[in-house]
Amino acid sequence: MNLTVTDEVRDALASGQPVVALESTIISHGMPYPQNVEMARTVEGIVREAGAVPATIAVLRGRPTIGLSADDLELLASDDSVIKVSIRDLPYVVSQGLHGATTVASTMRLAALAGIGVFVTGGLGGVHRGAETTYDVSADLTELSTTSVAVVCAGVKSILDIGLTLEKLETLGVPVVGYGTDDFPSFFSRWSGFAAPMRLDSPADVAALMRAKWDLGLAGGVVVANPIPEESEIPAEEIGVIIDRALADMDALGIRGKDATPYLLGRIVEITEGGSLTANIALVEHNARLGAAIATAYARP
Ligand code: PSU
Ligand code: MN
Repeated sequence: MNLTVTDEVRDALASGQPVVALESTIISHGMPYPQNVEMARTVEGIVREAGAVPATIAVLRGRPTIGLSADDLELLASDDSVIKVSIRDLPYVVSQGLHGATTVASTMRLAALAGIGVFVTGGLGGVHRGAETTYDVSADLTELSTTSVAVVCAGVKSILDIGLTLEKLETLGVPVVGYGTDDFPSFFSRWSGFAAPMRLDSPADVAALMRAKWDLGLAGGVVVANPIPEESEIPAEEIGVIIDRALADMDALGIRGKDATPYLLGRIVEITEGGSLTANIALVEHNARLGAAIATAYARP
């Protein structure tokens, strides 16, 4: 595989320093400009301050790229030609020499190819509401079943069917850890109505679980669900009504498939007049701090 890896990331990996992978769909298709590029820069800064090396991942001119420049981040944040790239889209953008923003699934795959074990994002994809008729289940879940990377997130948004998403993760053999909580968080809210299948309370314990899983020969990911900080939380009742409205608007417009998640994220920002964006940025920054700590514990047992 022809990966472009920056010298900084390559040196860090070679010398056993902690590295944290970051995705790019959240930049190109998850937040509006210019808050998206500001978020991307801030998150890289947080990872650095915590003593780890950030590796934001994307496909640039057909090249899977691990570690991005300021200009790359700006392009991903502002260029309309950037395609949302999940696993099935990777061969297309690579062979056609296009720009692609990688989802959780494709970022995991490229991180694993580069030798990175910890990845920070906002929210995972999962089983969409109504999947019993649409079959819309994110490739993030199947990727988690095969690719050995820990994914730090704030749970999943209730644009998805959270119960079915947790069932599917169980079937796929993916440990879902509530970090410092017994409740599985739902992105904007610290609670979802579902219990976290297991709970851990320190970065060292998460690193130990990762090692235990992979030492057992169990390939595949680990989900670390880190609840949004209390002061940034949007109560589940409040955001629930807004999500229902966004879902109804999506159905009325006939939007489906890979456009569903970006549409819903954008519509929620519109309806909340930016309030959801503030919460989204806060939880990603919070996840970056935890991810850097886990990467540090994983790099130095
Ligand atoms: N959920 C969010 N924010 C996001 C995404 C999901 O709260 O930015 C993005 C991630 O990149 C995730 C992708 O991997 O959407 C899932 O898209 P799909 O449902 O099409 O697989
Ligand atoms: Mn889908």
